[in-house]
Amino acid sequence: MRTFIIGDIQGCYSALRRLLDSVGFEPGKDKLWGAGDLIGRGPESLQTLRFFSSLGENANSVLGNHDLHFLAVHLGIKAPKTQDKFAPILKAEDRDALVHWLRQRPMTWMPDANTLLSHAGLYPDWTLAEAAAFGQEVERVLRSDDWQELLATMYTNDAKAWSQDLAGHERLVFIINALTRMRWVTTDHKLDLMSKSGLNNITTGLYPWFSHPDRRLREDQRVLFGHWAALEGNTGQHNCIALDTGYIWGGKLTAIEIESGRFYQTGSV
Ligand SMILES: [Mn+2]
Repeated sequence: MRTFIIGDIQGCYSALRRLLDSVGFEPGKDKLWGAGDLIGRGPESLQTLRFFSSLGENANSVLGNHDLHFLAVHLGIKAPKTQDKFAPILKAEDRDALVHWLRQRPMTWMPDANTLLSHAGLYPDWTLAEAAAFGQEVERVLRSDDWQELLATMYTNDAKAWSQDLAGHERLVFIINALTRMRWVTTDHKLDLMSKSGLNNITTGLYPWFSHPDRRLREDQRVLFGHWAALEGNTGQHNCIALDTGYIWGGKLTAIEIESGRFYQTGSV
């Protein structure tokens, strides 16, 4: 058995299948994980969701901001953006089953005790185990009857820092933002959700989460994440692995095989 984690697929199903073919992926034997944003701006979001859900226990994905945005569009809470290619899912006869599958996905995954997968990465104040435990607080709500209320009220760009005292809705929203939208973090640990630039454009007082001076990630641990295509796969940290290499923007789709640490990529044809 091999386990492949794939960076942001964003509905680029043909590229996903090309990448899986190139590594000799065997459904029913190998495991497939998405780094979040399974769906979004690519042309085949419906096929991507159907493929992942059809693999049963052999495929999974952590949730990304585009996945949550789709759930909000499904509920009529958010209007689709012009770049969103959700219409085929919204018209599909299996729409409800696909929505149900998507909202059962986890916020994080730990393939082993020293490795964390999440869509955006690891908030500097948190240990890997804390990130996973906080993610479970959100998972419980997304899988409950309260999921619609959470999606209706979760959108805020307020720059907040984590506090153990955060409670209720505010706490859930912080966890969602840290695990699905974070890129830059301020000196005093606030999430700056507005800046999307890469490392060649650094603002004073802002750090990428993976090089924040107060980070708790240990050298013998690693974080796998997607979301930040502008990094082009480079974090400058050996243990922070950026898997979103911007296929949807003309870049590559990247997979890492967990057992060997080997990388595989496909570009457009
Ligand atoms: Mn994203």
